[in-house]
Amino acid sequence: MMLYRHIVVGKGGVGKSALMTQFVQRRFFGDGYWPMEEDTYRKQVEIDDEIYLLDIVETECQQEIQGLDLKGEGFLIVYSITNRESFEQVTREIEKIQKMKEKEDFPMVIVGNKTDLEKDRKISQNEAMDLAKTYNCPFFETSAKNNHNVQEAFYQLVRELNLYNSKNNNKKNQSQNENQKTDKCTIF
Ligand SMILES: Nc1nc2c(ncn2[C@@H]2O[C@H](COP(=O)(O)OP(=O)(O)O)[C@@H](O)[C@H]2O)c(=O)[nH]1
Ligand SMILES: [Mg+2]
Repeated sequence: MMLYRHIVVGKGGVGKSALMTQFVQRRFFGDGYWPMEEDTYRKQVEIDDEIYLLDIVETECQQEIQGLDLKGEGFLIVYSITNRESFEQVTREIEKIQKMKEKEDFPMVIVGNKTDLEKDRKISQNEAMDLAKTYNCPFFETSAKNNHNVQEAFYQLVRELNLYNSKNNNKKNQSQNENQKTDKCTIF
């Protein structure tokens, strides 16, 4: 069984907790009715015939992310389609993670939440898709309230992690082979 960690980031109020509780517990709490809020969940899922154990954590700031063990992790970067500031924060979140990991490329999915509030929409789908394209990253619009596309977004992040790991393993194998070819003088 594979253990993956999903880190949910984004501006306060975009629906990170709501997406997590909808995904893990199939529940949605509206305004002013939040029980004791968890910020870590664990869920076992079957995706494409494989079983995964997912650790799902929420964080709003970089310090918290840095404190965690960062192996085998993907990021769900969430904004609200009703809030431009939260959309602008997506780029900053990505840049923070790139800097922290000292890598351009890491497994992530961009999520525009609150599609049930269509009348308050500030960010078009096209604008978000353009952003996702620049990072070569999947993009979903979701509603934690209506349970629209929530599972799809979390599942896609598992697939991105698989893809990323297999790419990196190939690279590792390649460089090992090259070392074997060139390391003629090493005697063990
Ligand atoms: N209409 C609507 N409200 C949502 C949705 N997701 C979250 N909310 C509400 O937005 C507020 C903030 O959600 P929360 O999950 O606490 O955001 P967080 O700060 O990112 O964890 C709460 O009042 C939620 O009920 C959604 O998909 N649709
Ligand atoms: Mg929260």
